Amino acid sequence: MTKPHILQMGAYPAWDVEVLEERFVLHRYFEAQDKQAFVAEHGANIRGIATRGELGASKELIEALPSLEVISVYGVGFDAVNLDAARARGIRVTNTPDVLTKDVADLALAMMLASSRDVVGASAWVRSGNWAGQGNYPLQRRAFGKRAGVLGLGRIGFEVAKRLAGFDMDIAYCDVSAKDFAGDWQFIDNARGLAARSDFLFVTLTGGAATRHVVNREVIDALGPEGMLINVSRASNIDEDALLSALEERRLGWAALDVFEGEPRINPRFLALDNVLLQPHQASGTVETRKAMGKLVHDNLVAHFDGAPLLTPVI
Ligand code: 8YV
Repeated sequence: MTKPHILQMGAYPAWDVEVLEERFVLHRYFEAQDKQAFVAEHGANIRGIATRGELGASKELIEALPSLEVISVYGVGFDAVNLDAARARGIRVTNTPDVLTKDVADLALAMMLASSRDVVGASAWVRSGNWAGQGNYPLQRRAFGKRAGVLGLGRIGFEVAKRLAGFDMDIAYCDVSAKDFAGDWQFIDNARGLAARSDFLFVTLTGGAATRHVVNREVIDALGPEGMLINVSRASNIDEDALLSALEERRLGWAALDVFEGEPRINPRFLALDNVLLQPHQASGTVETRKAMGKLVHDNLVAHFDGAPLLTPVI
């Protein structure tokens, strides 16, 4: 049987590559110096794209691949895939929901705790000898029992809120409508209102045009100088310029961020700040979850080429 040709948009762990190569011919787009020449050379044969959440597949790329049938995303977010271009050609798109939900929620909580207790700064205090030389580390802020806001009560937002309940937090959320499963968590129908009553605001929205810059200057100012913003979703959900100015001017207390505009080359203004925790887009980055994500990417591609139902279709 001839192996279908797949365009691989970014690196995967070796265990995924090994299994993918048993069924497919992989073309490593991310390693090509001259992307245009690479597509011109291999484009006509490409029947599938294997991509990652943050890399997606652009309209231009989709249009340059005349034999394309399926795009398999290693990630729950498919906002970087041009769905209109895919739909126009009947190209199927799959993602990796559910398997990463709890790890993403865990990192959101880790970021809240690490930031409120300044775990990173305190560790540096010990390593530098300051503890012995200068004494105890400055006192930090409590997390348990505070007011938490969850912006976007989808699968990940729900797991974040569940965990926050374990910290006896007073929980509210904002979404397009109130959710039956939210129990006694308070529903607030706008992001500004949610921020105004929150000490910690978690952004767990899907990415895309509809949610772009939902967290704007107004929302950030409502969270205020004592507030903390935690983002494990997409950078585009926050107006990054407004966020940077608020952090620089101390109109916002702290931000803990796993996602950035233009990542991995982030705005250098972040590096000059002492009121941020910066993470390298690693919320789903555990061995267990990444293995499950890689398996879904593979299994969706195999299902497509075997003519079987897709496991986790987007379109
Ligand atoms: C990435 C993500 O796909 O699930 C998503 O939408 O952004 C992540 O899980 C991950 O960074 C792998 O590239």
